[in-house]
Amino acid sequence: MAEQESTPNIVRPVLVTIEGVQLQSNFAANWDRVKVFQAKPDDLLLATYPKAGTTWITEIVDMINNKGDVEKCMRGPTHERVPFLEFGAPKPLPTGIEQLAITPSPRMIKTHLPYQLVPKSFWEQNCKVIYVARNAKDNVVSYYHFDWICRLEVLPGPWEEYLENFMKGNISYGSWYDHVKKWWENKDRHRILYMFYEDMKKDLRKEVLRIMNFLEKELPEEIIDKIVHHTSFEVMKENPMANYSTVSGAGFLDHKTSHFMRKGSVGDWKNYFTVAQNERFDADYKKKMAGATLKFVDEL
Ligand code: PPS
Repeated sequence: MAEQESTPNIVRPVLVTIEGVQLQSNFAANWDRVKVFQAKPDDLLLATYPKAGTTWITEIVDMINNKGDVEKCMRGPTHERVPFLEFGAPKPLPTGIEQLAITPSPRMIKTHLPYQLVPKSFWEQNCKVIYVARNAKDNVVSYYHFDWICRLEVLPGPWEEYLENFMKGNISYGSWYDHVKKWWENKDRHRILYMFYEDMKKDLRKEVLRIMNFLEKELPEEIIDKIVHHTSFEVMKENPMANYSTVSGAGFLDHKTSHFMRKGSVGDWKNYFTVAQNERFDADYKKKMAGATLKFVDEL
């Protein structure tokens, strides 16, 4: 892929280390305010490593909260319905913190922060958190494509280089391995529902019921069916309030080479990893995940 020059005035950020984790510079610039963010007890934090299913979980939760009312869920694009806690960008875009200040409660809040960087107030306020994890191989493929099309992300470079950087944790939000493990190890210390993208792909209805249970919500069967339908990849891909097409016009997301809603599948990594890359990745994965009780599937 080649860098598109349609919006030359947007300068790509670089990586900066914040408390031992690599973050892209526009987000790092916000760090002092993010760290002291004051959560409210009814805030619901939706946490993921980037590209693990944030938009999907947002749509599901919003549909549950709105009892399956599609029109209400189309009141605004995803990024308005769920402020992104650590978001920062060149002016005039508001930061996540600025957006949160004017968002009425109860709020859904998006974050990609690793467990140890989550503002303390979320734990002090005993907030509920839904964490979604996705297998490393599909996650890195999705992240690579997104970093090419999103001009607010660090320039990804060639695939083979990107894959090495992912394995080293040398990309924004750092190590995938540490991210999924730390959230997993701490899930029982707080009100955290730990979910897997692959489980959602396998049996979405079952996972919607898990989320409803966690949120202490009950809905009639036909509304649950409606939620499952509305949050399928095929329907969300065509939904302008969920597919990020509204930000394309501003030049931040270049949908010419790929899409935010790209493939939405499990196992797409097979189209990108060479045999040699796969072997090297597996050997490294074994070392990094040694001793972890956390298990992923990368095909269904
Ligand atoms: S972001 O930018 O970090 O908030 O991105 P995020 O939403 O976490 O992840 C984007 C990937 O999730 C896929 N997606 C879905 N998959 C299946 N079903 C549904 N409904 C769905 N909605 C979003 C999206 O297509 C991205 O994955 P890839 O593999 O790139 O297609």
